[in-house]
Amino acid sequence: METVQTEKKKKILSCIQPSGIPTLGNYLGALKNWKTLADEFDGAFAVADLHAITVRQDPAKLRQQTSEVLALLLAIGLDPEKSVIFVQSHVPAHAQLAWVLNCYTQFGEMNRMTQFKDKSTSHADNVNVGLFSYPVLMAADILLYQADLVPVGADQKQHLEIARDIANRFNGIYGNTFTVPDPYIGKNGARVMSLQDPSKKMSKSDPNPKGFVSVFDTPEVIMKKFKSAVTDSEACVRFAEGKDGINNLMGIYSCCTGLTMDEIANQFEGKGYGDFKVEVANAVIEELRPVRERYNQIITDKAYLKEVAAKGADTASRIAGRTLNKTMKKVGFLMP
Ligand code: ATP
Ligand code: LTN
Repeated sequence: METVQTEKKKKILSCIQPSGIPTLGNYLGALKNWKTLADEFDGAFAVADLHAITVRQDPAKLRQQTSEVLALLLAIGLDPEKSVIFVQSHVPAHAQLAWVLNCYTQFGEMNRMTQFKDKSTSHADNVNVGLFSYPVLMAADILLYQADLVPVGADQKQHLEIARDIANRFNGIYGNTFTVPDPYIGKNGARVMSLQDPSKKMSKSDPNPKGFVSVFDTPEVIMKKFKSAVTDSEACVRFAEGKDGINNLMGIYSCCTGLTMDEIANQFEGKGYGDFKVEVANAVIEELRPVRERYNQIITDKAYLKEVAAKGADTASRIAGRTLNKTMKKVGFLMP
């Protein structure tokens, strides 16, 4: 008899914090890939509000930004009928598994995390324990959904390695419990740099708004920000060491147009940086235009957003609950 082999779809999961208005870096480094991968795999995508409070947040703003980021996930084209789209704090299993995993993570491992070192410098007045164990909560997010693949920007690579270590360690003690996840880091756009200081990653919490392009910036603002982007004095569009500003603009242009670095260098041969910056801005404006337009519609429909969040929380709780249960039994908790 012939056996029919049905190949199981791979699972992906990723999250974004509602810690501000998402930037072009978040979009090119993560969100754009989420949309592509969601068409192919079983996807779960969350607004990581629990992670956001590792730095102080204004309550009203946090609430508003959580709705805005949820609307953005829909605006980039994620379909709540196909993917699980939810708010992290609506699914208590995340905090519960994080506690358990905390007890399987070493202090020394967390102490090596570069994001912790950076953020404890930039938020020196609030170096809280949540900021320290942030990667453990992130591991819980990923492992609860048995994700095979986690699409993130390059800055999250170290956190993904810890999630893998935690999964392997737990599986080693108790037998196969968690899928060991692989990072998915795009070739281009994985590390979009600040337009004002191209040695630093573009960040939504940059106090200088000229350093980042937000996904909701108007075409006029986007043009202005690119025109004032820091470059160098060579006046030659080519990808090379020591040309961080131009390399960054070329990377952004490449993500938006699909052109290679060589093709871009050829296109702008003999042209000045002024022309190049205008073309990069135009490409970004066209890339973000449909996202902004869809977003402006969705954000006004509060009932729809609520419905999406409720449905997402329901499905996510079911999936996460299964893994949490299995984990708690293995650890030896008396089940109710
Ligand atoms: P914050 O600045 O508040 O710490 P963040 O933007 O670094 O926030 P998230 O909002 O959680 O962090 O990031 C969501 C996704 O965007 C992650 O996958 C992250 O790797 C990616 N990302 C963030 N900044 C960049 C960047 N400059 N270039 C490429 N990807 C980025
Ligand atoms: N720490 C991530 C956001 C995040 C995440 C996750 C990403 C929280 N939980 C799970 C992937 C998978 C960041 O980008 N700052």
